Amino acid sequence: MTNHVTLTQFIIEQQRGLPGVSGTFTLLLNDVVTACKKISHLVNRGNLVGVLGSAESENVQGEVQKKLDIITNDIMVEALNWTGHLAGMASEEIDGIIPIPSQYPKGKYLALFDPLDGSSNIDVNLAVGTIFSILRCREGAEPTMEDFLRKGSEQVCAGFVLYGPSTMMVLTTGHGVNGFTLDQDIGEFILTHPAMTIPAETSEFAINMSNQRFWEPPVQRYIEECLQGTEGVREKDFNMRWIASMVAEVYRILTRGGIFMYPYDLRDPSRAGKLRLMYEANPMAFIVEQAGGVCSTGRERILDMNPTGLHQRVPVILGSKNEVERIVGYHLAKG
Ligand code: P6P
Repeated sequence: MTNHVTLTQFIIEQQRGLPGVSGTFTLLLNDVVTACKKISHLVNRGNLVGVLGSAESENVQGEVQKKLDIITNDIMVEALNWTGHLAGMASEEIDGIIPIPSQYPKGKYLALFDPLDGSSNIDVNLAVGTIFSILRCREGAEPTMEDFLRKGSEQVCAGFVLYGPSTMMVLTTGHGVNGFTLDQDIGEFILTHPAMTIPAETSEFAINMSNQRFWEPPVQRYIEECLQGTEGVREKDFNMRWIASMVAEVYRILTRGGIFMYPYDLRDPSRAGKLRLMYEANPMAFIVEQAGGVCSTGRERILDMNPTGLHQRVPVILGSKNEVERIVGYHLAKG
């Protein structure tokens, strides 16, 4: 352990060289880390502590909540609301802005998170994760929705924790992407994947094929060409993955390349896609771009989007640069 860099040490050393950094940000990140360690422990214990199964309630999205959806949301809120680093929070599980209780000081950051992404996997013991995004906020005033609805390009930090065979944290503050493995023996995240980069080429796509009849023509064309393999225009065979956990898909892409798609779905034109912009697409786009990848709706860069709502849904196509740019080209050719 002598030469292992902890997440805390890494953050402090990375922040040390940055102008106008007061250390508050470092403390905020440590609070997020503490919350994710607690979530990791509960996810790992599962039904030993009775946290699996449905909560018999619905979230703001109209989705049936798992017990862990609610528990992990409470862990994130209670780990962050007292710290004095935040002016407010937003969560997939809560309709509006989560205010900082009046008895606590307010800070200069906003935290947005999906406390347990992929929770439909939790009861079948498959990978789930926590996704978070940090924005700066005007100091002093109570944050408004306008303070939250900022472009993804304004994020100061984005990260996720993958609760898989290992608990992994992936983090960017705009200076590349780094991966940390939780050493359960000492309760510290250790830098194990420095400077993660996504290969520009790939032969692996991730999409839920059961929705094929609802895709727009550019996505139909792209997947059809992949399935034609060496006999088709791509002149190579492709592999497919679908884990139903965006965090796990993005982590795989960070380690070996690939393209992940949850595209526009013709079933319900009022819903641009399934994934949420503010606390899924934007943080993942920040991470993917910092690792040399591309993240698009098919027609525009995710990080350039002007948000219209806290739980706004968007189509997401992300991963290996050359592959995402090919499918964006198909969209632009179709207009
Ligand atoms: P489907 C999980 O619910 C999630 O938001 C993403 O993590 C995942 O990629 C996607 O939805 C899975 O959706 O329709 O395949 O269950």
